[in-house]
Amino acid sequence: MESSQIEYLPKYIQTGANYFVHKNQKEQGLKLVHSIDQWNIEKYVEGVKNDDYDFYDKYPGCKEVVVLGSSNSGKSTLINALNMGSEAAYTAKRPGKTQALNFYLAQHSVNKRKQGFIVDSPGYGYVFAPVNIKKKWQKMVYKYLGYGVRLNLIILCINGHIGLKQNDLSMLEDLQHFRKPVQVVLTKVDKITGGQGELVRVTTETSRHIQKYVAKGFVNPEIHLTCAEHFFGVKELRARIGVAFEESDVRANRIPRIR
Ligand SMILES: Nc1nc2c(ncn2[C@@H]2O[C@H](COP(=O)(O)OP(=O)(O)OP(=O)(O)O)[C@@H](O)[C@H]2O)c(=O)[nH]1
Ligand SMILES: [Mg+2]
Repeated sequence: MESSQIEYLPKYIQTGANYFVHKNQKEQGLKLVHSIDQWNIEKYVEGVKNDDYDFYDKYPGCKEVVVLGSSNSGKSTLINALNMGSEAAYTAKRPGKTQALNFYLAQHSVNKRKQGFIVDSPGYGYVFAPVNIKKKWQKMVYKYLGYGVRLNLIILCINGHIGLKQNDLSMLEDLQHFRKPVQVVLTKVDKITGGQGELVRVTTETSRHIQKYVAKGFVNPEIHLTCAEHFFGVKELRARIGVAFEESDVRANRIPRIR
């Protein structure tokens, strides 16, 4: 992303469009609960396969934030960016890289007893994945969401370069059953070519599509824009995750039928 593009982003906030960028939280009147750099990802803890959550015992009361989104939408790269660009999570040019639920332990840098998990997940909508594998991934993710007693926030990554697709809407449809707060993140905004006008168009379009779910009360109306390559929007997202780690339980509702 060109620096000029980053500079003009906050101006959108004043346009009255139905979204904003968390460019400067104080300017937006948002209360910062933590200083933004107080949470760091300390280590990769587990990859969960076959519903093996035995490691939970070692981290009692640890809250979680899961990153969902279509394959190749930049979930793992975003997790690395949250961790100051380290290579904690595996990323790839080709879709289908992440094949398990991977738990990254984040720790408060001042009070080490404060911990939380950022959970990476396999993406949906990878057309070349065999159907049985896709079903397995979906089942794993939905089981996790249904079980999610520790889950306080779902980050739903939409590839800004491609825009919101039918499978993202299907995911939102399904997510309403889990009764967890969802934060939509438009990733890879540096790849949105066509300047300011195109960025406004993609964001407004995404905003329009999510209104139905905003009205249902589980999706945050604000769309968060990120560019992991330039760390744009990353520290603000880290702050939001820190807040989620401190929230008390948000209870899951029921597991939707696996199609
Ligand atoms: N230009 C640009 N590329 C990005 C950004 N974020 C991710 N990418 C690229 O997008 C590709 C996919 O990134 P991943 O993070 O592996 O995507 P994922 O959503 O984890 O994919 P799966 O694990 O397959 O579901 C990689 O080539 C990344 O370098 C970004 O903000 N800007
Ligand atoms: Mg991945």
